[in-house]
Amino acid sequence: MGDGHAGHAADTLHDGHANFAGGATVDHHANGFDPHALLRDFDWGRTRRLASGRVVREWELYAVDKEIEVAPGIAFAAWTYNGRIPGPTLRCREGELLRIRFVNGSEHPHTIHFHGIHPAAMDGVPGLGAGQIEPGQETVYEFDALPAGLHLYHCHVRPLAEHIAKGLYGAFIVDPADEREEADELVLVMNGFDTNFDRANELYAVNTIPFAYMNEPIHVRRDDLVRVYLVNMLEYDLVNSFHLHGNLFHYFPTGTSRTASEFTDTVMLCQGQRGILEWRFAHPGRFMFHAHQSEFTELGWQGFFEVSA
Ligand SMILES: [Cu+2]
Repeated sequence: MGDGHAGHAADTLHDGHANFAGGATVDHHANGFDPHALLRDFDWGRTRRLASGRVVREWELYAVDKEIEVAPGIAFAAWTYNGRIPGPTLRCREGELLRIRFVNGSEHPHTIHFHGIHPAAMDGVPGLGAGQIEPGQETVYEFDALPAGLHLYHCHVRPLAEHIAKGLYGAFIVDPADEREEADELVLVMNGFDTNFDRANELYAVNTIPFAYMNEPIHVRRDDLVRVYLVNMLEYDLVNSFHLHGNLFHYFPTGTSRTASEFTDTVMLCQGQRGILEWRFAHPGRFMFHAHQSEFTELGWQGFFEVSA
């Protein structure tokens, strides 16, 4: 849990909406990524077809140490995949052959550990296969895109909590062979930052920047199917949650079944848990979404959907 000393980071503006004191925002351009662009940024990599007709899909990921402004005036010495947190949202189709070239440009050893079904040597943990990748070294992870669903990837070098909390994680989507219904799709990776290295978070967010979707709501349209790929990567706190205002959503844990497990407005996730949420807004206007742990909400994990008629 946050230690309570970071409360000064958040304030309440005259309109009653929580934000940083004075409504200041971070410099997304200097960070090199914008939480609004990350929302709908699906990285399909490059593909080619083998003689057998099978599709090979390839990406290049690199680890790089980078200072990121996680709150106005607060620089965080992050470790990233491809210079952003979360790393690229890797997206593919069930049954394809995936190849991920990983180049370690960081000052520290790292790996990429994927969730999903793959050989032990491709698991991205120290002591198996290529093991941990030292600074300046590289490797290729290769496995089948299985099973269809929403997964994730992250570094698996010890101390694990630090390697994850520093920013080395991302979403990994395997589309089912029989595609999902057309929808307005969004990626929300729940995370936080331990800015004073006390193994507790001072800031909470979805897609890294606290209050980003309060300052500028996520625009969606009434009656459109909204599909959220929700991943919890929060370190140091046992659980995280997602709560939607003015609506309920169908929840598909890990996205592996096409039958929703629940019709609800709140789900709780441990680190590494993820799920797909689907709903349609029946009414135009602004609807909040946030963690239902009030402490997380006040320290940044809240946003708005702006529903147009
Ligand atoms: Cu690492």
